[in-house]
Amino acid sequence: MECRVLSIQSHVVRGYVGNKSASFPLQVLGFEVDSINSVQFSNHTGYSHWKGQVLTADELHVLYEGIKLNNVHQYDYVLTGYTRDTSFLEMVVDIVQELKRANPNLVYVCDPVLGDHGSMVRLVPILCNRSLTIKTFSAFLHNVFVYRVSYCISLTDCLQVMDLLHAMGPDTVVITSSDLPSRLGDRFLVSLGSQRHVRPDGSRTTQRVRIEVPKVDAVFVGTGDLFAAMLLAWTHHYPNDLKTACEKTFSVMHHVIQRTISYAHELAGPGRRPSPPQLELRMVQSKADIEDPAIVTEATVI
Ligand code: PLP
Ligand code: PXL
Repeated sequence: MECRVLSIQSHVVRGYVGNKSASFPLQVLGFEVDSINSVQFSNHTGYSHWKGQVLTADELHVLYEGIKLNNVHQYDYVLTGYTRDTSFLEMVVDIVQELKRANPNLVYVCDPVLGDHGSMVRLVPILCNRSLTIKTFSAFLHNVFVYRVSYCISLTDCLQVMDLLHAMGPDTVVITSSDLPSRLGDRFLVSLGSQRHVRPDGSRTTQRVRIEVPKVDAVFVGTGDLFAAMLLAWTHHYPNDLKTACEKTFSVMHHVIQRTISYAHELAGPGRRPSPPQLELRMVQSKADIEDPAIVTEATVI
């Protein structure tokens, strides 16, 4: 059955972040992707120069109105990433709520991008102050939250953070990177996932998984966006099996990152650090890995 995603993210002319990072892999996996470009920039903001336009909350609303007037606002998923300002985010929330009324099974996949160079300026205040927005967030059931933290000191802390997020609404929470020590040594980092299920008798269970991810010594951009898109795709295909969904998602990440880093080193030459353009994700070249990733990271149920 056709599955349609509304993806509200950045567009860049050159490179792969936001919608450029999410659309192709989702389309390759058979999803219909309707994209709204929250910004249109020449390239991501990690380059020396960048230029472009930003979509306002009102302009977002105009685009949504057009879709609605034609009665083609039936979506299975909404996917959002990096969001610069609160009014835009509030409008996104309004749209998600309306779409959710049209399709109660709609899943909102939210990548809150908390670790914005340590400043935590974006979604965190909205989450933590429990302002109006968080009430609306918590109203959504069946959400998927991708969450990046670097301040969870212990496993218990991380599990608590995931429970806190569950309590706000989302049934699936993934912490893509934590500071927990890995059993495999300091060349690995620990990711955690948590998924709530309702049993036929109405009681709840929670599946928790832990994934050890090899560290790569380079700064990638757009990987978080690819991750959220892949988590959407694989939790769609394995709705009750977070372990498999995470193994597929993290394996896609591994293949794309390995292909990207090898090529970047080839371009940069021996002993030289690759530049932002050289580190652009090798997305098109990774098509086969996206479609059917060889599993390289095993998740353990904890
Ligand atoms: N820093 C800035 C300025 C960003 O715009 C983003 C985007 O999400 C990030 C960090 C996180 O990047 P990524 O999603 O590739 O991990
Ligand atoms: O990957 C997130 C992202 C989204 N949008 C723009 C960006 C970035 C990361 O730098 O520059 C415009």
